[in-house]
Amino acid sequence: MANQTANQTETMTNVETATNAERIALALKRNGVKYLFGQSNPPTVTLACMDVGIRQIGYRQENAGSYMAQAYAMCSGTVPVVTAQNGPAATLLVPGLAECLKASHPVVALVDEIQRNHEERNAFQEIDHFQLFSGVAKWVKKIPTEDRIEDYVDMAFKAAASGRPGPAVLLCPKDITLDTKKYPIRKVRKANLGYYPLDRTTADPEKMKEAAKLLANAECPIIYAGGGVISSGAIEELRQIQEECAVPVATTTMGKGSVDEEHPLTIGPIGYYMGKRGATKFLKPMVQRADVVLLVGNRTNQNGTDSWTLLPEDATYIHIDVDPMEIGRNYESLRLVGDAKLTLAALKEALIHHNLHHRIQNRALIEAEIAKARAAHLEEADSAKTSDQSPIRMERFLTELDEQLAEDHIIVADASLSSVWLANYIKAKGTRKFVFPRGIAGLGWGLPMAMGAKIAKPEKKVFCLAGDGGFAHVWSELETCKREEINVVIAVINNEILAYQKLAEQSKWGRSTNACDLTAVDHAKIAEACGVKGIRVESPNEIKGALKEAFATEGPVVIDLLVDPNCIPPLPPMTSLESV
Ligand SMILES: Cc1ncc(C[n+]2csc(CCOP(=O)(O)OP(=O)(O)O)c2C)c(N)n1
Ligand SMILES: [Mg+2]
Repeated sequence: MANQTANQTETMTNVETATNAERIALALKRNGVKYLFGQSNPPTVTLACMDVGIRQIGYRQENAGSYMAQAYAMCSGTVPVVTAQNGPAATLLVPGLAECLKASHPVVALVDEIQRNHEERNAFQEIDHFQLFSGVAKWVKKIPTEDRIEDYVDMAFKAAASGRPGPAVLLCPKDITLDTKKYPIRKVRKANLGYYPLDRTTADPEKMKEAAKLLANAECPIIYAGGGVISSGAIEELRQIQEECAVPVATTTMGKGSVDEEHPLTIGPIGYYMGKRGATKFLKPMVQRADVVLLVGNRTNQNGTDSWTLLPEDATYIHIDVDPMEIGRNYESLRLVGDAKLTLAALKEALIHHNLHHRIQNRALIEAEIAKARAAHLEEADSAKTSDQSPIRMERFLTELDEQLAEDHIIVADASLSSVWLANYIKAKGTRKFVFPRGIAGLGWGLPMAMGAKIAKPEKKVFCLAGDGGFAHVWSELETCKREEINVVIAVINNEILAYQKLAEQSKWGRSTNACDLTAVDHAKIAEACGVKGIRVESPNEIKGALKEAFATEGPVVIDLLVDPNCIPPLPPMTSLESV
């Protein structure tokens, strides 16, 4: 990436005294921070960060900066820092923090605050940041006095990374950050608290034994893994239970990637998109006849449960979660409160000491049912996958994409249909990593999340799919990609409509509002205007070459994909509306 030297030359090492801004920067550095997602504010802190070797990624808009930070957390396992000025800039962090709160990803937001003796006087850009962030952050505090700077920075990291990870906001009064006096550096704090999960705990061993017994003796148990498995780094532990104890595994969208979707015991992503041509549609009976369901890091939300209709009512539930409040929220469960990695490892130990006769005996039957369902899906989706029609069908694009994605690609989706397409049609195999904004499913997360992922893992290729509506929220960040040399490939579903919105309206009211139909936009030209390569794909026979060129390009690329507006992914309530 560019500006490495200009931005990252370390000029402050082993100092005994420092200004308050420098002390903040040094505390960030001690907590493992390598990047700030920012736009210069608070300025003294940002400048001090440059002096200690922390590089600023200058976003064009605060929303996008916070989305970059979230994906950076997801791909690095560390706690990112996003910064913003007080007032209007701070308000623009709200959506990003809300997504992190609901998706349980850590982020520390450093926000400028008016000077302390100007409070409650209608100072310039004064707003109540505590009220502003109260619904979207785990923790909101203001540095009260300069002698507590290190304590408060550490508290922010602790709040973000411990327990159920989430956003922490640290307000930095201007009179503290602008103070030019040098203060002695408190050496008492030495720890790096900037990774997650910060503290790992396991569930009660007695309850674990009970859970193992239930799973060993069940007729047809399933595991339903959520994003918590990935956040906890519990992929290996989950895969061991799947393989060694022969339990089939389904995932939420956020849990995609926790198991290999080519493993014979993987059900795949389930939930609200098991409609026509849905990858796991034919496995609905397996899910619905489960007598024991093990939920792991899964918040049993509306989409993941098809409005709480998908999972069987009379099954026995076991729930592993780091947040005790998630357990039993929608399905009364045997409570295993703990980190997914440690708890799954302990559960496997308890399980292999049981007689797993039942599991092993049933394995071949389960595998056969899964294999048959996969074959039926392939057959159902087949004609669309090879479709020659223009404008393009997404199934054709995704089939060609799957062939060209690397085994270790990072795959990012914007909200709306992009998430549904990728969850269904791109297989989690090898070490592919998926990044979805499913906390609150907001439009516009795709491109910035791809950027955050690339910054966290510069050695990996990053591909993003976004709708034309969602992409329009964040076009401006193409300039950031160019300036900071963030080389991601983004394909835009150019269907000239807000498809999901329009379909929902048509389905409920038989008509839709004027906001749903867009005028034609040439996204390749937008890219070119920012100095980014743009490739326009109008017919299916151009797809292969475009992807090849994009993945071989040393630089960011936008693929503008002219897609049939009637092409809809597998959503049950929409299936009757395919002619819309
Ligand atoms: C920030 C935000 N605004 C509005 C919505 C509501 N919404 C959900 S899907 C959708 C349409 C998305 O259109 P586009 O990005 O073009 O994707 P498409 O459905 O056409 O593939 C809208 C407006 C949302 N989820 N997030
Ligand atoms: Mg669209």
